[in-house]
Amino acid sequence: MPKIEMDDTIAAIATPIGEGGIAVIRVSGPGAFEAVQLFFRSLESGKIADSPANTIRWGKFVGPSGQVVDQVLLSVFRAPHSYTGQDVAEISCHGGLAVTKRILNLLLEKGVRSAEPGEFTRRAFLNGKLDLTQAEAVLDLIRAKSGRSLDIAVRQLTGALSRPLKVLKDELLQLLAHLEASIDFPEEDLAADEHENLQRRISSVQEKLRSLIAGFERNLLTREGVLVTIAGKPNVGKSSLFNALLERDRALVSEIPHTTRDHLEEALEVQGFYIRLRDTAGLISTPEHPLDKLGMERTLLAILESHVVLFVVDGAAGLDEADRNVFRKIPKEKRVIVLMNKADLPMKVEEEALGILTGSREWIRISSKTREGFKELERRIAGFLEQETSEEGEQITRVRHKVAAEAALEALRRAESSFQKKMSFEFVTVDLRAALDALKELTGETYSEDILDVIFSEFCIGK
Ligand SMILES: Nc1nc2c(ncn2[C@@H]2O[C@H](COP(=O)(O)OP(=O)(O)OP(=O)(O)O)[C@@H](O)[C@H]2O)c(=O)[nH]1
Ligand SMILES: [Mg+2]
Repeated sequence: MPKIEMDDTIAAIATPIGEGGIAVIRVSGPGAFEAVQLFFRSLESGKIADSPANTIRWGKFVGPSGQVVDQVLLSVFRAPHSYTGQDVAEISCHGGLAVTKRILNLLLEKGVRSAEPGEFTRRAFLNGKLDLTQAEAVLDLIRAKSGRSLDIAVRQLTGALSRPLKVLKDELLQLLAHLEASIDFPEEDLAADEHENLQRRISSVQEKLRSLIAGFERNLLTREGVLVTIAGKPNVGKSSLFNALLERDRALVSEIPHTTRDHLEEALEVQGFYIRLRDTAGLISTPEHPLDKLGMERTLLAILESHVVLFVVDGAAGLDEADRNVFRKIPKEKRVIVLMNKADLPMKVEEEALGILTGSREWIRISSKTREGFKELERRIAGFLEQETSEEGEQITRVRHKVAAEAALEALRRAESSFQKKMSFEFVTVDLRAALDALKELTGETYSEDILDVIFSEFCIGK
């Protein structure tokens, strides 16, 4: 495995580029303190290299001709007790475009290298501060779009996935040691209860891997967002509901039917869930205009793709055949929430008929004008998603994890089958080792530079 360059000193602006209260320039590597020392002037005496770990100093960052670039705070972290495991200096300056660039450029002129995306976290991983799943969690945390995905990322960062994987790896190691020690003895000599015990242990590791893999799908919904589609005949108030849920005027609303012709999608957070809400063109059974035909096709597709459908009827107008046609277009297995809109007006919908059509009496009266019923609607959406995305147990979060866990599972199946057939232990240990290797790849105990390149290239510069 080629050695990855870690001996040089890197720097980057770690905060978003632009104006802000403060910005942070991060420097990591063996020459970090020396490089910053060239430009840092403080009232306190003593070199940065001699200052105690985890301390902050106030001072000025000055250019080569003595001109002050900014007043800054300098945080000093000493190896190995820093994010990267190396000496780290963090310069907190005022958050402006020119000031951050000038500070960074001064450091770069003195031989500090501009950091690659994710290079600080890559160094943390290579120095054993984080395993690979935790490094990935750092990215998930930064990207989290809802409270739920944030919770999952934080748990993973603090070892919620590393710990159970370590238990599984230890168990495989013990099994291997046990079998390798017995390799010289014929399988027949193994006592029946010991055979059973070993078999049970192999199955139990498989069971745990299966549960990890099952968690992947649930996790995907939390991370990628749940599709919620608003459907109904024209003019029932779908776009008004869309806007009201988003709390801004995103979609055109008018009293003219067929106002919406294409579907719109916007993200929002509902009780901690990341939702991708879709407004659609009102469904009609016999569209005449070619644009309406296209609109209908897209609406039907949106309904098919969605996890939850909000079926809207106009409560002030009464139920008709057009509403029935729309409801019939929603596949039976979809989760549907029935909404009687315009509840601020006198209600005309026959509740009996609506109950017969939807097979439920659990509709919600809402008004997109007054927001009546919105709390209940949000509660219902979250209730559905709670079941779908149950957070029980540990979860793997990436396709990379899933592929590795599946490879481990497959190897364990082979090991179990050889074991059951009472084949020589050599066959069993080969597959147990393959399973262990797959788990080591998952946590990054073994890795290739290509894999690291892929993982860390997704990061932003300065992380
Ligand atoms: N009083 C009242 N009027 C509403 C409510 N929601 C929508 N409307 C009115 O109903 C009309 C149609 O609203 P839209 O939101 O455009 O309806 P839509 O279902 O998106 O219609 P299409 O895009 O044509 O399918 C507009 O005049 C809205 O102001 C409501 O809760 N109360
Ligand atoms: Mg509309």
